[in-house]
Parts: sequence; C-alpha cells; structure tokens
Amino acid sequence: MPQQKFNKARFNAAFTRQWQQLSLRSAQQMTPHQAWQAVSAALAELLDAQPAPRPAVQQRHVNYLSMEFLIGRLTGNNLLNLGWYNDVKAALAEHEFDLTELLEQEVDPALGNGGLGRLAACYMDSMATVGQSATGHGLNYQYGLFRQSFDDGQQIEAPDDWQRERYPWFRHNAALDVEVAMGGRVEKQENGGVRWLPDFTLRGEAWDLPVTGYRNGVTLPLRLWQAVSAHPFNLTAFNDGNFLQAEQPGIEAAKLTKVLYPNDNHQAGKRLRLMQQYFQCACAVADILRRHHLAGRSIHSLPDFEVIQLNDTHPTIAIPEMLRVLLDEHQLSWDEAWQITSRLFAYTNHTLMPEALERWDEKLMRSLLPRHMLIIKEINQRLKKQVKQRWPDDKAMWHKLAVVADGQVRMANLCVVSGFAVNGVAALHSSLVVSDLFPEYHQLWPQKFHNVTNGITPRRWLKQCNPALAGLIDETLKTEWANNLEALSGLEAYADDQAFRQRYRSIKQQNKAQLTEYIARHTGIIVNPAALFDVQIKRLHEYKRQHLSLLHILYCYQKLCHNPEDVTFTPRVFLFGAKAAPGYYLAKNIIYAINKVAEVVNNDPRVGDRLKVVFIPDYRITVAELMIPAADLSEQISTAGYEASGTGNMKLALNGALTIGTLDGANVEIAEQVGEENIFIFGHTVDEVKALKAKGYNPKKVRKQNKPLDDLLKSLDKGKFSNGDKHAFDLMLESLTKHGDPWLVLADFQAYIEAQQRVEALWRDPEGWTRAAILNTARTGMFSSDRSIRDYQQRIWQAPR
Ligand code: H53
Repeated sequence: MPQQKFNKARFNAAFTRQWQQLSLRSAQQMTPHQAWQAVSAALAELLDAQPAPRPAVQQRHVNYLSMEFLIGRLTGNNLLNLGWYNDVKAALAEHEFDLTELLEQEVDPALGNGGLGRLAACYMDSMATVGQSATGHGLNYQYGLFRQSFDDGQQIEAPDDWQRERYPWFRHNAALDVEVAMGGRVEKQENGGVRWLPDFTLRGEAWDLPVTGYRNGVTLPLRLWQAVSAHPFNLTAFNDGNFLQAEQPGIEAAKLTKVLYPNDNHQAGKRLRLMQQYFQCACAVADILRRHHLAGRSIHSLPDFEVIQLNDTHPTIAIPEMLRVLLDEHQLSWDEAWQITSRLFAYTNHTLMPEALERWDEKLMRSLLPRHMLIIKEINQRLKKQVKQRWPDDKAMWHKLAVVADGQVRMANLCVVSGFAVNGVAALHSSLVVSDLFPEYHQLWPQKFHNVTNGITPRRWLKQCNPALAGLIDETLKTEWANNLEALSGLEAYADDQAFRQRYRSIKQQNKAQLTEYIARHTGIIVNPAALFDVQIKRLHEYKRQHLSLLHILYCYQKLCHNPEDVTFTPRVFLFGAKAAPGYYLAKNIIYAINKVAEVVNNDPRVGDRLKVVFIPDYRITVAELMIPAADLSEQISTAGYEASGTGNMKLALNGALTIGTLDGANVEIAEQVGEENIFIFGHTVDEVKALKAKGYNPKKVRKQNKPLDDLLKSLDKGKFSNGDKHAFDLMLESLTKHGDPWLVLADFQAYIEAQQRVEALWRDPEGWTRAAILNTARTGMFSSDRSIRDYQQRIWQAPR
C-alpha cells in the first residue's frame, strides 16, 4: 500500500468540528489539552476513513494476545509514521497552535509494566510496518501502572487515571461486543457431553486504537477489551427492595478491567487477575472465530488462516477456551478440536525465574472456570499416556512434565504441550529454555523450539526520540533507514571521520543538555552536562542489580572523600529510572537506599559537580524517550542467566550509549554485533554462576577478602546515609549477606569496578569514545523489531507445516 496523503481540507474540517462540539467560538479558545484532543480526534477520523489493507500474499492473520501493551504517547508517533508531522504543524500554526507544545499534553497510556508490555507495543508497530495482517488483543485498563513519586526517598504510589474516557484515539466498535461467562458448575448430559452452567456473564466491549505502519498506508487494530455488566441492572431485585444486589453485576464488571496488576516478572496468584486473563482470552477467541465465520470458512481450516501468539503465559487460558468453544458450541470431537487447537497456538517464553512462571491453584481455577478445568484435566490425562510410553515407570519424570500437579495448573507446561511453537527471546535465553526449563519436552518435540531475538522499533526509539541524530543519519546515508535499520551499517565508514564525529558528539551533548534541564525542573538537582551520564533504566528488581550500581556509587564517593583534589576523577551523573511493585519491599528498599545516598552525595561540598545521583521519578515511556538519547553509558548488569533479553539495552546502544554489562540476555548478541572493544563486559557467566552456586557461594567470605567492599557495606550499615538509622537498609543488606546474596552482587563487585575503570579510561579519550559510540549505532541494525517480526513470520507464523 502506498503512503496515505495528508488532506489539509479534511483535516481542517475535522479539527473545526472538534472545537465546535465544545461550544466555543474559535479554535483559540481551546486549552492546550483540548487542542491536543482536537488534533488527535481529527487525525483518528482521517485514519478511520481508510480502506483496510489487503496483504499481497495469503498469510495467516496474527492475533497477538498480551495482557500488556505499553504503547506510550500515540499522537506524535502516529504523525511520524504517517509522515504528516510537518503538514499538521503548518496547519496548526495557522490556528496559532504549536504542535510540539500540544503533543506534551498527552498522558502516557501506561498499559504495561515493563519490557514485556513494551515489546508488545514495538511488535504492533513492526507488524504494521512490514505489512503483517494482525490484531493485538489486550485489556482496556481504566488505571494504568501507578504514578511514582518520592517522599523522603521512599516510593509513593498514586493511581494513574489516564483519562481513558476522553482518550481521542479510541474507537468503540459496538458490533464486536462479546458475552463472557464465569463461575458456576458443570453438568453431565445424557449424550455424554458436558454443559457449563455459569454463575454470571459480563459483556466485553472492543475499544480499538490504531497502530500505523511506517508510511505504508497500513493501520492495524490494537483491540483493548473492556468489561461492562451484561445485565446492567437487575430490575427484579430492585423491585424486591434489594438495592445492593440489584447493582452487583455492574460493580463486579467495572472492577474487572479497572487496574493493571503492577507486578513485572512475578506472579501474585490473585482471583481477579485470573478473571482478567479469562475475560481477555474469551473476548479474543470469540472475536477470532467471528471473523473466521464471517469469511464463510470451515472451522477445520481455522489454523490455515489464523495464528494466536501468546505473549508469555498470561493469556494461556485461551487454549482451553478455544477447545471449549469447539467441543461444546461446535460439537466437535476431542480429536477434531485438538487437531485445530494444536496448530493454532504459539507461545513466547520471557522468563526462566520460578517465581514468574505462572501456576494457578486448581481449586481457584475450578471455582471460576469449571468447564476449563475439566478440559485441562483431559489434556493432562492424554499427555500422561504419551509420557508413560516414552518413559515407562518414571514417576519423577511424569511429575515434572504434568500440566496439573500438586493441586496446581502449570501454565507454561500447558502452552508447550498444546501449542505448535515455543520461543525464547534472545539466543542465550532460548538455549536455556531448552537446556534448563524444558529439556524433556524438547526431547519429545524438538521441532517446536525456536529463538526469536527481541527487537525495538526504530521509529519511536531513534527517529522520534532522537530527531537530531536521525537527521544526521538521513543526511549522511541519504537513504531510508527507519524501515531498514541494517542500512545503519553505512555509518561505519564515518567512525573515523573527524567532522562526523564532531557532529555526532555535539548531538549527544545537545541531548544531555535537554535532559539536564528536565532533571532540574523535576528534581531541583543541577547536574553537569559534561559529566559521563551513567544510565540504568528498567524495573526495579533484585536480579537486575540496581544495588550493584549503588555500591559503585559509594565506591566513587569514598574515592572522592579520601582524595578531594583528585584531578583524574571522572565526573559522573548516575541516573536511575525504575518503579518497584508496591508489594516488593526489598525492591522499594533499594530505591530508598539509592535516594538516601543521593541526598548525601549531592549535598557534599567536597564533591561539587563531579558526582551526582538522580533517581528520576515516575519513569515511563515519555521519560525514556528523553533519557535514552542522552545516555553515555548503559547499565545492563543483571546476574547472568536471569534477564531473558532486555530491550532497553538495544535502545541505548542504538542511540550511541556504550554498554557495561554481563553476558546475559541480548547483551551477548549486542557484544557480538558491536565488537568486544566497543562494549564493557564483566562478571560471572551463566556457567560460572551455576558452578559457584553448586560449590556453595558464601558472600561473607567475599566481603571479608575485599576491604573496600566491606567498608562500603559498613557505611550503609552504620547509618551514615540515613541520619544514624542503622536499620534503614536492612532488607537490602541482609539479602546481600545474611540471606546468601542470591543474585551474586558481591561476587561480581570487583569485576564490575574494574570494568568501570575501563569505562573511565576510554572516556578520557573523547575521540575513541565517540568512535565506539558511532560503531554502536552503526552495528545495532539487527535489533530492529522489523527483523524480529520477519523471524516470527519465517520460523513460526508462516513456516511450512
Ligand atoms: O520481557 C522482556 C525481556 C526481559 C523480561 C521481560 C519480562 C517482563 O517484563 C514481564 C514478565 C516476564 O516474564 C518477562 O524480563 O528480559 O526483554 C521482553 O521479552
């Protein structure tokens, strides 16, 4: 499809209708927020009028099921993808509005927690860009991820009412309404079948957001389901005088999609969460089947036309739901239903951590979804036969592979058993999925297992967030790179070009100045934009080891305190952005510790502007878009084997930050691409982590043998950073010593300090540093999510079967 042309007259007409609806006399009477709404609503109207694109080749339609889509602001991004930015800017200037200012009015739709939700958003963008026919299915949460502020260094959470009701990009498609049943019991029927008699039903409403491809006229729907009461008001109960009961269904329904669970990489096991999962899956399955029937196709051909990609195990319940509909509503036999389902579902695994692998209590599952529980049991029974055949009399083996065991339903097992494909999200992770997580399943079905290394959309993560660098690349390469990121390799030739280096460096400096201003405005802290900007942005989690960076801060601080006149000291600004799940107290304690250390360091006159520590509050996509282009150093320091991929690492490298990192997740592939001289790798490898743990790791011993480390820990312990409170950081410190330092922070400390010394050595050579930064930009083309989507197409979605 060709790029859609901007039609100024139609835009103006739509824009005018918007302010007229507000009963104003002129456009100028709108507040900036109203004007942003008017622009967005007008643009949405122009997009609506577009014919749906037809893929050139017959391909399976992808249904991307995800509980999270962390999309970030839409208006600017859509303008960029449509190629209308300048046209709209000019049109608005005639109404005396500045587009750039209006775009700042948009509140981030924070419908996700972290990497997994952001990946889903990048994949929607890329599916639209490569012309993959697709629908995203998620939930329309009334409250997104909480807003974060700090009170005396402690994280405070506030609800994020992101004004969905007036979010101008939403389109409610009433023709797509779905009824979803829950609870109740099952009844055996005379013909041997089973009937589900649910307790109550809800209505699912489809709220669509448009996802625009890059200048190709494609728009894909991101369909966010919202729960409302199917029977809004129980009149009988009302007439009987039972007011509360009369309103009950409405209350229940409204609760369901009210709020996003704020856990990343951790399962809470709450009933309402399971209800959310089922609600989303039931809506998606009904929607997929509705489209299939509408096209007049036989149910047996479903997998020839559709594929359902499960983003982690959160939407796994879609599998028994599909079976239920095929068995109970289409009256298919088990074999027929299984034949369809097992060619339909593909599963992406994003974590190896046991606490994040979903398991649902069997009783809970049965009470909410009795029919589904029966179906899961049937899958389990049939699997048992297969396992027994392969490993006769091996009880331990069956216990490991069962879908239902110890009163729990294991969702990852259900996915592997029922789907046709399983993939990890980086080369290392995918190999660990096979070797450590599912080795026996791999023996049974080796052909199911794949790797698809994650990616990021270069539209938002370079062209939009770093316009200066994007401009320099345009000018230098004179070719379209935003949908062909491998073209960046053309920049290699300029890594040794003095003039190019100078411009590249001054763009970084400009971006740092902008961030410096933002920091001053939002935190009151004045940082030195000439210092090395050392950036760690990601969810707060022990395995990501923000506290390892904290130890390095203390190390730098001690050094300055001992020798305030040290002229060789590398000025640094440590920048953090991270939210901790509200119930994750240890993570919150790490935030507190960083903030308290920051307070002391930032106000110590001996330090001046050579060392600053800033925890930027309320980290979100919009803040990431400011921090990433301004970063010099990218901290990717997870314990090897635990970060499945990481995607922030890719964004930062692409924007010319050098990585300091462990051989974990996609860091391994980044290192391969950029070359070992352009990255700072340190620490225990996956094998070394395993060996150390097997041998019996003792952090106390490490501490004893490393005097500077011991001193740092003591300084935290003794209340030096907490006004004498000796217990302020107990949670964190006890984990590091008493509780065995499960993430090997102390074990990697020395190697980390030495890697930081290598960072400083290169920083002292600005030409060498810039050269390495340019090579990072030039060599990270493979991390475009367009490439990931093509991998999914070739290896999974459209692979010959
Ligand atoms: O998914 C990212 C990875 C990252 C991984 C993350 C993730 C979540 O954000 C939430 C749950 C989960 O199981 C995994 O931690 O390493 O880059 C996208 O694949």
